Amino acid sequence: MIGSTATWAAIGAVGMALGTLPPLWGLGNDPERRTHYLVLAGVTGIAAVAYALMAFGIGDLVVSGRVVSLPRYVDWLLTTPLILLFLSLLGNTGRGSLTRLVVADVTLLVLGAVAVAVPGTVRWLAFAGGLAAFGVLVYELYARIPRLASFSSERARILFVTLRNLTIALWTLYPVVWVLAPSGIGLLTRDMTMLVVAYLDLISKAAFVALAVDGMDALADVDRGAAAAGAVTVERAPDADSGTAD
Ligand code: RET
Repeated sequence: MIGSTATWAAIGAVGMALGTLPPLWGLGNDPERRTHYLVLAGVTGIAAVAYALMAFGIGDLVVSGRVVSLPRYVDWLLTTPLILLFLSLLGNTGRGSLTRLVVADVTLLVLGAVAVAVPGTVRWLAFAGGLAAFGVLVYELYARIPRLASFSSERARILFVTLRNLTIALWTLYPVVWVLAPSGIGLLTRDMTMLVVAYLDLISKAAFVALAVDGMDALADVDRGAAAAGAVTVERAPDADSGTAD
């Protein structure tokens, strides 16, 4: 059992469950940002359930001779839009931008699932389509959202940039793992793939959520400070601070 797919999945389940504690704490502590904390709790909470199912081998399908884990794709389909929703909540970027992000996200995930299920050339065409959708998502996050966004404070902007950069850097590794895994050229075994993906998922979810909760706690402090001083916060222009550009 040591080092098996089930072990890594069980470790993932525990890690995700622990990762749900910070947003639950935030829910009790900062009712003004309830929606933000609920979204974050959903990210790690749903993943904890998906990993628990995977640890018991529930939802494993054999397609074209390969084992595909249904809970993994359902988890990604639900939680990656929540991560994107959180980023757009931070920037107040509105529905249009969120829709573009979620459509690109769902497209790449569906094409990724299709690519696992079909053989031959079509498989790589579906994978290439997934990569193109990922390109749209990165463009939206990197180029468009910073222009559309109206951050509540400079701290909120810095939090957005940090989480956005973490997201793009980590998400880029998923297609690389897909190619190396049994889904692609098969350089990694199924056990190794579960270890690598569980590790990536933990950073892109639990670490993302922990950083987000920490950042929002700082935002709440700023609000409390402003309220205590009875002052209207005067926001600095984003480009007034040269050290924090993206
Ligand atoms: C696939 C294959 C098709 C092309 C691309 C992919 C990217 C997947 C990504 C997944 C991110 C998952 C996350 C999960 C968190 O727990 C589907 C592998 C581009 C970006 C962040």
